Amino acid sequence: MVVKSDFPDVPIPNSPFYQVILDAVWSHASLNPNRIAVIDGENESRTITFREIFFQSQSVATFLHSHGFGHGDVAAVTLPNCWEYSVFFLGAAMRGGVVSGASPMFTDYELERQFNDCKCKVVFTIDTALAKVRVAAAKCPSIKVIIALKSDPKRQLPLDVANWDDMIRTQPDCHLPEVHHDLKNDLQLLPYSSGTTGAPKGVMLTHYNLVAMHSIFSSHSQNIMLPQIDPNWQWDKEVQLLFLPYSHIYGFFLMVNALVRGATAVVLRHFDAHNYLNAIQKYRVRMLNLVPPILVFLAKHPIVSKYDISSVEFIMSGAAPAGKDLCEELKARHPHVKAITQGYGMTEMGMASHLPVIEFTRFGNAGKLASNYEAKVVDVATGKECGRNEKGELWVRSPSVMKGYLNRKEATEETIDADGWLHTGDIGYHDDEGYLFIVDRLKELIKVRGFQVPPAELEDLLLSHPGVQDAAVIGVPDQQAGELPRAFIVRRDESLTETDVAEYVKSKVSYYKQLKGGVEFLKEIPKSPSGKILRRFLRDRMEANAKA
Ligand code: 4UU
Repeated sequence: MVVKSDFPDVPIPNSPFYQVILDAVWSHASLNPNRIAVIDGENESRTITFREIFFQSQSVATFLHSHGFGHGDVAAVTLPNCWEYSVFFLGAAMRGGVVSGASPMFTDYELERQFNDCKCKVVFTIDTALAKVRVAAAKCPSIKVIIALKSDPKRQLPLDVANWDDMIRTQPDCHLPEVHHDLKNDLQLLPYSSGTTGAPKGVMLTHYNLVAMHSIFSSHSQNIMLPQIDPNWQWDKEVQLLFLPYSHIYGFFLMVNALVRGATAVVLRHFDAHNYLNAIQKYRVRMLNLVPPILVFLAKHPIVSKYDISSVEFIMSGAAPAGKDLCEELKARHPHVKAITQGYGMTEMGMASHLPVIEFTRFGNAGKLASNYEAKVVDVATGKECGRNEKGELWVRSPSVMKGYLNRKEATEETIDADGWLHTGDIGYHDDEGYLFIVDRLKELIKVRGFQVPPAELEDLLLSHPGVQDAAVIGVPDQQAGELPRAFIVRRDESLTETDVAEYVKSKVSYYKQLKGGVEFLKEIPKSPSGKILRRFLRDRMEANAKA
C-alpha cells in the first residue's frame, strides 16, 4: 500500500535555493534596516541585522570570485553555529558554489577524509579549529584558500590564512559574471551521512531538493503546526534558539527557517545548560526545536528549576526516538508546554519526511507524512508492501530526496531504487490515522545525542590498530545519549587492554564517537557466510547479559 500525504502538495518555486533566502532577507531588511537577525547567545552585545547579512554575503561572493571560486566548486565549513556561517553560505552559493559542513568537533583525521572526498577548494573555519584544519588541509591538494574567523581579535592568523574581517570588507562588485544554475542538477549543499551502511558519504542535495524541502517544511509549519499553537503566531515577534549544529541537516534548516521567516535567532555555538535556559528565560522563547537528550535534560535535570521557562509552549524533537514515557515526564514537570512532538527525517531526504501534527495528549509518534511525499512500508523478509499497523522498512519518495551520494554510484543504487524510492533502513509503521511510529533500525547506524556514528568508520579505525585482529561496533542503549558505541574486539596481541582500545579511538575521532559503551574482547566476531557482521547477534548477547 502506498501511503499518500494527508496534506495537499505545495508548489516548488523555480528558483536557486540561496535566492529564496536572500529575497526574504532583503525584504526583512527593506521593512526595517535595523531589524536584528541574529544575537550571539554567548555574547549578547554582538548582533547582526538582516541588512548586514545581505551586504556581507555580497562581499563574500566578490572575495570568493576573486580567488577563482566558481560554479560547482566546493567550500567546506568547519565552524560552530554563528551568523558568519549563514553569510558565507549565501556568498558561496551566489557564485554557484556547494557548501559542505564538516563539524568543528572533528579531528584532523575526520576533516582530512571529508575534505579529500568532497575535493573542496576553500575551507572556512575559526581560529580555535585552525590548527587541525591546517593539518588536514596539508594533505588535500584541492584546497586553495583557507579563511578563518577570529574568536579573539588579538590573535594573529598565519600569513597564508585569509581573515574573515578582511573578506567582509571587500567592496561588493555588482558586475560579477552571471552564474547559470541548473536547478535540478547543480548541488547546493553536501552534508555527510553514512546512510544505511559504510562510511560517511557526501549527500548531494540540489537547489531543487532544498527548495522543495523548504517549501514543504514552511507550508507545514505555517498552515498545520503553528495555527494549532497560536492562530496569530507572528515569526517577527519570536525568538528562535539555534544550537543544533548547522553542519547537520536539521540545524541547517532551522537556521534557514529563522532567516526566511524573519525571526530573531539566538545562536549558541554548542549546548550549554546555562546559556540555553537563560536564553529561554530572557527572550520568552515559545518554541524549542531539539533532540531527545535535551528532552531528557528538560525532564530531569535539577538546574532547569532555577530558570523560568514558562514561556515554552511547543517542543519539536527529531533525529532520534523520543519515548512516550519521557514526553509524559516532561509534560508533568512543565505543564505549560502544550505539545511535545516529533518529526522524522534523514539527511538523504533533504531533512524530513514526517512532520509533527500537534497532538496535545498522544506521545511517541514521529509525525505524519509531509506534503509532496509518498511512503511505503515494506516487509523485510518477503519484500511485500505492508498495510496500516504492520511493521516493515520505511521507503519514501519526494522531490526533496537527494540526487545521490557523491562519487558512489553503487551506494546510491542500494539506497534509491529504480523507481525513486529511498530505502530508509528504519523499521516502523503507520497507524490507522497515519501517524508514523519508528520501532527499530535495520541499518547499522548508531545515533549518539542525535549525531551519526557509523559503526563501519569505527571498525575501520580499530582494524588499523596493530593489536586488533577483527572488530565490530554496535550501539548500546543509554538514557542520556540515546545510544553509545561499544566495540567487540578479537585481539591479535593478548596484552592489548580495553583502555588501549578506547584511548586509540579517542585519539582519532570526535568525542561523541568514542567507545563510551565499552570494549569487550571476543574469540570471534559473529558473521554471516558472506562475511557480514551479525550485529543483531551481538545486540542480543548484550541484552541477555544485562538480564543475567
Ligand atoms: C526515531 O537525524 C536526521 C534528521 C532528523 C530530523 C530533521 C528534521 C528529524 C525531524 C525533522 O523535522 O538525519 P540523519 O541523517 O542524521 O539521521 C537519520 C536517522 C534516521 O534514519 C533514523 O534512524 O535518524 C533516525 N531518526 C529517528 N529515529 C531521525 N528522526 C527520528 C525519530 N525517531 N523521530
